[in-house]
Amino acid sequence: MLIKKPGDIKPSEITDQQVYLERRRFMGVASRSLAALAAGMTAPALLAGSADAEAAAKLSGIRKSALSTGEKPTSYKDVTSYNNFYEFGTDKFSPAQQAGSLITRPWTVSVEGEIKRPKVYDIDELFKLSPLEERIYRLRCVEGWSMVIPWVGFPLNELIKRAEPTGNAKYVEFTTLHDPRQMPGQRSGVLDWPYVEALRLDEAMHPLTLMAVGLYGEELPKQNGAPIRLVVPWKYGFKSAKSIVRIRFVSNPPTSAWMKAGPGEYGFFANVNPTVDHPRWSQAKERRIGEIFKRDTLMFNGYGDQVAQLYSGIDLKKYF
Ligand SMILES: Nc1nc2c(c(=O)[nH]1)N[C@H]1C(S)=C(S)[C@@H](COP(=O)(O)O)O[C@H]1N2
Ligand SMILES: [Mo]
Repeated sequence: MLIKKPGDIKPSEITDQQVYLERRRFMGVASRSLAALAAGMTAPALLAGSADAEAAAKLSGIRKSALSTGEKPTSYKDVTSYNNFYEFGTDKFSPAQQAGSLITRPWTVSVEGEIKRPKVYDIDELFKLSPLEERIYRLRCVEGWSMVIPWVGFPLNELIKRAEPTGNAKYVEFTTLHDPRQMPGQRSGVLDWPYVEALRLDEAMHPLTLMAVGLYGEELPKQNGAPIRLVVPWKYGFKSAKSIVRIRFVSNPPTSAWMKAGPGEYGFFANVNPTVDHPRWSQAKERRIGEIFKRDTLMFNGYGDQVAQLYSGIDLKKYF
């Protein structure tokens, strides 16, 4: 191997911290690329950049949030290599391998519809919209596994307040980038692209609802939905749309990509609910990634004290 390991570099070779950091970053990229080559990845794929071939940018000035769970976060490796992101394949490991082809700069998010202040935000503007917070949340996938993830982001309601919804705004719809050249999964018909998800306006305004731009103190890895994704911790993971390009305020309930794919299986609310089974499997238990034994799934994923009042008087068996 032609590249020196950190231990091989004499202190005299290091001019200053900056050079050292750049060299370390380069070595990280180079050695990961070599490993990828060894693993049989083709040169064009490498040039496109494998998902982990770029050192993630550290985010600064992050406040700790009182809304975090005290549970132990799932390992960085599992959070970033066991993903659902059908735009990059349907198995859990392909997003980490394939999402490198996603170009996240420049990036804009159009905020539009039933609002007084429609605006196309540049992503870097969104990073500065409101102080970034670390929010450690449980995430429960409809498939029966769960994680604890230290997100970095800002409350969606900060963006909504600036948009000034009109009286007609009842729902908020989130749309993922649609570009089959960058997203190979979109060349298949596994979902009706683009990926669309939606919340009721009061759910979107809830203080727990987060726009995430990072995790583990760094910008979001592409496989986790860079550069910006939604996180709604009391709902099944699929409500948390990734790589968002449009946020639209509407008066009628939107039909999400999953509702189209399986109307009898995926409803609009998708609240985590151990008492309402998926038609093909029970939702009573879950496996926390990294653990062996299953644990009970909690109503509203354990966030019931904060969110149950949003659904008072609603039959959650009917409106699942
Ligand atoms: N655009 C898009 N967003 C998506 C998905 C997807 O396939 N495409 N999968 C969802 C599902 S099913 C889950 S469980 C979460 C997983 O988020 P994570 O991979 O960051 O843990 O992303 C959600 N957001
Ligand atoms: Mo999921």
